[in-house]
Amino acid sequence: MSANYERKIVIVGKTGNGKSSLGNVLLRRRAFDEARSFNAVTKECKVESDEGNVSVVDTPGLFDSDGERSLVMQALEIQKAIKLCPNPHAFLIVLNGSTRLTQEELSTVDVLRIIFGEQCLKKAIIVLTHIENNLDETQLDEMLDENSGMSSLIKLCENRFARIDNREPKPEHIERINRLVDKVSRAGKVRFKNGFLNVHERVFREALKNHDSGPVHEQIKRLSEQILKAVEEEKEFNRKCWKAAGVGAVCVAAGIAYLCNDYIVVCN
Ligand SMILES: Nc1nc2c(ncn2[C@@H]2O[C@H](COP(=O)(O)OP(=O)(O)OP(=O)(O)O)[C@@H](O)[C@H]2O)c(=O)[nH]1
Ligand SMILES: [Mg+2]
Repeated sequence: MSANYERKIVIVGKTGNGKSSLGNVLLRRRAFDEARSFNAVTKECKVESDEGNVSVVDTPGLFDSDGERSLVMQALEIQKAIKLCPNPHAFLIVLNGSTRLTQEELSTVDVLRIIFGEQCLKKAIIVLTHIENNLDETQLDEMLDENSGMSSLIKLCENRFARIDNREPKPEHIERINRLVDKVSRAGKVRFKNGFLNVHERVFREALKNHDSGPVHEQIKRLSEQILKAVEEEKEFNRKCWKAAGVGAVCVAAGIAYLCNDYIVVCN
């Protein structure tokens, strides 16, 4: 179903989970390269749109299997999604519903927070790919109940989740994704292109200079700490600026009052 606005969507998730395929399903054409491969197929962010109905940003996979790029390098590339598509309505987190989640995937939401900031969680929707159409809703619910990792990720996204078989997408499954996008878009505008996004980028660049590497969970921990610190410093800096501006404004007001007073005295 088309909406009375252009849905702006960023698709993220682990390499090979079906991000590009999902983008193609939403756009109803093969706009992005999709392929079964041991290595990452999508290497950089790309935006495509469908006559004002939907804009989709496809992103390179997180937790890249060839292991050449550190999490920081991946984060820097994925952050470009916001430059291609400022203020998106939704982030679709793509998980493969037919395999067990890896430890790294369990941290997807944390990684998104690191890349885009806390606000992006309000816009996050889980999309389970590779769920065959013959699996009914009850069976899917049972499957999710048994999978505590998947359930906890869905809970973090306030129970916003959808399913799809990208090879044979059913209209009602696409419709559910669209309805969830409409829901998060109605929940209020979140501006991503803000100063704090620049702070995140600055931290990534510094981390890159320090050759950030090591196991993903260590990188996540280190980056989270650095970002929290940098954001606090930015807030403190902004507070000081406002305070200085306040003092300045009082001085100017006092100066004007003084001059006016003189003028009144002269006139009298
Ligand atoms: N059966 C089935 N296959 C799927 C589904 N989604 C994707 N695939 C297949 O999985 C393979 C990888 O899909 P892509 O869309 O390229 O995955 P990706 O997440 O974009 O991968 P990268 O670009 O490498 O990060 C392709 O062969 C797809 O046809 C699905 O829902 N069901
Ligand atoms: Mg891809």
